[in-house]
Amino acid sequence: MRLSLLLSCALLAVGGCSSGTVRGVPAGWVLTGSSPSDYRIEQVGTDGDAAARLAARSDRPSGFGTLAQVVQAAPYRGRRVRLSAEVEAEGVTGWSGLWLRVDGTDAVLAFDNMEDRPVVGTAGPERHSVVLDVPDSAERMAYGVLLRGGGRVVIDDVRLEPVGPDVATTDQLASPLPAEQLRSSALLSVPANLDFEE
Ligand SMILES: [Ca+2]
Repeated sequence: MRLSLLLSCALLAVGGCSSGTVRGVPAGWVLTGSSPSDYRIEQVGTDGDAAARLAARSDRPSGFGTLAQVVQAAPYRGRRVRLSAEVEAEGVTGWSGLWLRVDGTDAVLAFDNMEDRPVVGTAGPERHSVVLDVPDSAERMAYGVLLRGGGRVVIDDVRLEPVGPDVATTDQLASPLPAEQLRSSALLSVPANLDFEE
C-alpha cells in the first residue's frame, strides 16, 4: 500500500502531496452524475484516516458530479433507513448534499438529495443524514454525495443503517417516479468501503 501511495504522489508531482496522500476513486465507489467529466474524485488522507474528496475541475463546471455506490435493496426491505456521513465543504459555489435513492424495477420509489437543506460555501465537518422508507418492491439503493458548481467536498464515515419510526423520513417524492432502471454494472450485494480506507 505504501508503495502505491508513493507512486501516486510521484504521478501527481504538480500539486504535490503536502496535505496528505492522494489516490483515485475509492474501491467500491464510482464517479457519475450529469457531468462527471467536470468533476474528479480522490481518496485523501493517510492510512487509517482516509476520506473521499469530490472536487470540481474548474470554477464553472456544468451540471453535477457525484460519488456513488449501488447496493441490492433486499436486506433493507420493509425498513426505514438512514444514510449519514461526515461532510466538509470548501468553497462550494453551487451546492452539495448527501443523497439516497430507492429504486424498484421501473420507478424511483423514494429519493432525497438534501436540495432543501444543502451544504454550501465552506462548512463542517458535520454529520448530515437522509432518511427513507424502503418498500418491499425495492430492488436497488444508490447513495453518495453530490456537488453542483465549483469547490470541493470531503466525505467520510458513511453509515447506512435501519432506524425506528420515530425518525422522520426526508423523502422528497410524494409518489413513485417512473424511471429507467439504474445501471447495475457497479451493483454491490452489501455496502463496502464506507470509511474509504480501502
Ligand atoms: Ca475514513
